[in-house]
Amino acid sequence: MTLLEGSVGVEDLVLLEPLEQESLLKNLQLRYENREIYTYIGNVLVSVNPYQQLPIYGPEFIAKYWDYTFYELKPHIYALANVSYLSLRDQDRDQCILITGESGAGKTEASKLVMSYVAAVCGKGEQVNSVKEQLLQSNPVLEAFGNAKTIRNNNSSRFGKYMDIEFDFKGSPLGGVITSYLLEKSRVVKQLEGERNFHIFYQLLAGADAQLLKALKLEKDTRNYAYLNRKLSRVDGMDDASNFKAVQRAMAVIGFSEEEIRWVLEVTALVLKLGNVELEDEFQANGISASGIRDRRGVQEIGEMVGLKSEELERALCSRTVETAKEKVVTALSVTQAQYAQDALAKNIYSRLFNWIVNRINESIKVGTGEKKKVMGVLDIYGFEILEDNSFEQFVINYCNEKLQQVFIEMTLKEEQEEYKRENQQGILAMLDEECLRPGVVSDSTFLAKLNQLFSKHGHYESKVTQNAQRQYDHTMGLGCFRICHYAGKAMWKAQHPLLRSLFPEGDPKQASLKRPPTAGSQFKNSVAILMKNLYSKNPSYIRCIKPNEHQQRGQFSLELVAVQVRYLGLLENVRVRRAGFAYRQRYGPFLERYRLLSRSTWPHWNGGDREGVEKVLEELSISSEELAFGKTKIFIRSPRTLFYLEEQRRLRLQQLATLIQKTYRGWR
Ligand code: AOV
Ligand code: MG
Repeated sequence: MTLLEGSVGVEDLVLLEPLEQESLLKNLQLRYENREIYTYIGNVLVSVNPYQQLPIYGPEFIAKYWDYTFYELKPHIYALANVSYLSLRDQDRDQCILITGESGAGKTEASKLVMSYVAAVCGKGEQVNSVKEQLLQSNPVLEAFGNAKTIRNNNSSRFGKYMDIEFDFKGSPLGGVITSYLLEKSRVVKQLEGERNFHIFYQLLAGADAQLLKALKLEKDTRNYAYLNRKLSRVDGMDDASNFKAVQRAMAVIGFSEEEIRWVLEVTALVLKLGNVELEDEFQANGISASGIRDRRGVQEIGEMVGLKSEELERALCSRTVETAKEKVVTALSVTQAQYAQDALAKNIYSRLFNWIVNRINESIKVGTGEKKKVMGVLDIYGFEILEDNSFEQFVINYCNEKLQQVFIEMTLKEEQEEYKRENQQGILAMLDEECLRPGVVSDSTFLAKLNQLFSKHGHYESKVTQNAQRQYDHTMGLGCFRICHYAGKAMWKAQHPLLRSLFPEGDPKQASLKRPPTAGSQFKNSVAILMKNLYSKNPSYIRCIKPNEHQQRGQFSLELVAVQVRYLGLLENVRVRRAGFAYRQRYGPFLERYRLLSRSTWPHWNGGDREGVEKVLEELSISSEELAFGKTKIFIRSPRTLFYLEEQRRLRLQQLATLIQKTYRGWR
């Protein structure tokens, strides 16, 4: 790739003409078909999952994006990572990278690309390198225990993850903190058709050698385990055995001791073995049904493995003990109850194991409290999904996505405001479009009021004002209505899980205001609230991931599917907001660099200041002053047409220069 290479469609949707849903889609499609998966909306990056390895990553490309500024090269996730990192390092601003999109859209891959870019450019030295390695190696470990094959994504994240990477004042990494959000633990005991349990179970069985299997009292065949999907053990293109080795190595790099790795594998094995314990009706006295264990060998093995008397385990599975101040009552459980207890125990063990692993990683990568730190947070959550039968866990996942969408909308609007304010001293506000902002009385609230007025009827626009508006859940709308409809709509009622009701008690008409202890749901809600607060305090960068087809296939771009996502991600509105003021803004330096070849005053040499150079270029091209505003650090251009014109002139000029070079070169020969 060179600077001279032409672009396909428009690289920034702000420049789209005419701006409509259809042209936006066509532009994404055209670019996708030409393997251009990245497109900007100003500083927001839209990424369409290529489902193939494109030759646009790795050290060579990292070096390129490190050397150039945002608009000088093709849109790329590295460019976004670069801007964020430089803002952290040079302007001392804490950053967050918010990655959104539905299941399979490419969020996790994007988060890893961001991390690998930042790791490649930030600081050098042995100490620093080992920190980087630890940070990067946390990914395969967490994916092994927290990801699974689903219908939508062969490597679907079944937990939410927020990772703060911490840097010193020079911008060298010090360490980090990972926060995980509610693992989908129901998967431990049951999977939908076409889905698997968490990767680690298959990795362990496929990758462990005979000795380890024996020690863990496991058999290689996945079909022997009740908790594993018997019809599906392998995933195309996924090598469980070699991934198992990689996970073990990664744990060692992070700092898990051999013993700790062993513990983790033992507990993983324990969960599998627990699932195989068969329960049966033991006796039926006084009409009370009780349960017992059919085959004691499994229980004994488990007991041996974890140093627990098998009777203890049996009691834990088959009875319930209630203790009061005065007495202790042991009740026998029916088979159904005991099976429930068994599954609950397995889920509990696994999710605790997962949390333990997260904490253990944090212990290794945490930074001393004394140091002054700058932070870059990377948020990669489980993507929005609607299943036939939505459970509590889908609700949680979608709730999280909904909150994030809210952050996105509020923050893009705020950002737009602040940019104008920052540059305001040069009179930009006075020149802003009357329609959008009125000079003198501009505030967040007037801006919002205007936007509310403009967009309130739009199904996907949301602000504090429109949030309260009633919305009906229309099932035929499918994905399009997820943001609010899940909150109050009928989809919520499809879920059977009792926790769902306690998460939003107002949803249940019968449950007035019962006081209850914090539920998993409300705890989750709290942790999301804390996360949101944390995000609001940072300088955000957005990656909006789009899934091009339902089949995880390369080269297929389904207009309908993308249209739905473009709609609920609010991309069109995003472009409109951006355009409502000045469509395009750029710092003087890079702008001059890009266009100085258009003016005799600035090409081939220019010794003056950046701003003066920009003035010269625009003057020479006779661009109307109506179209321009000179900010403190940036040039603003009102209509995309003007920018098209500049781009077109630049293209012609480059052609001219290229011909000239060719001629000269021939002359030399
Ligand atoms: P997700 O994180 O958004 O889904 P992933 O990041 O796991 O989606 O992406 C799904 C799959 O798409 C990956 O396993 C890759 O095969 C492919 N993919 C994504 N991005 C790229 C890329 N830039 N280049 C090549 N292949 C890519 V979920 O976690 O299910 O919401 O919950
Ligand atoms: Mg993911």
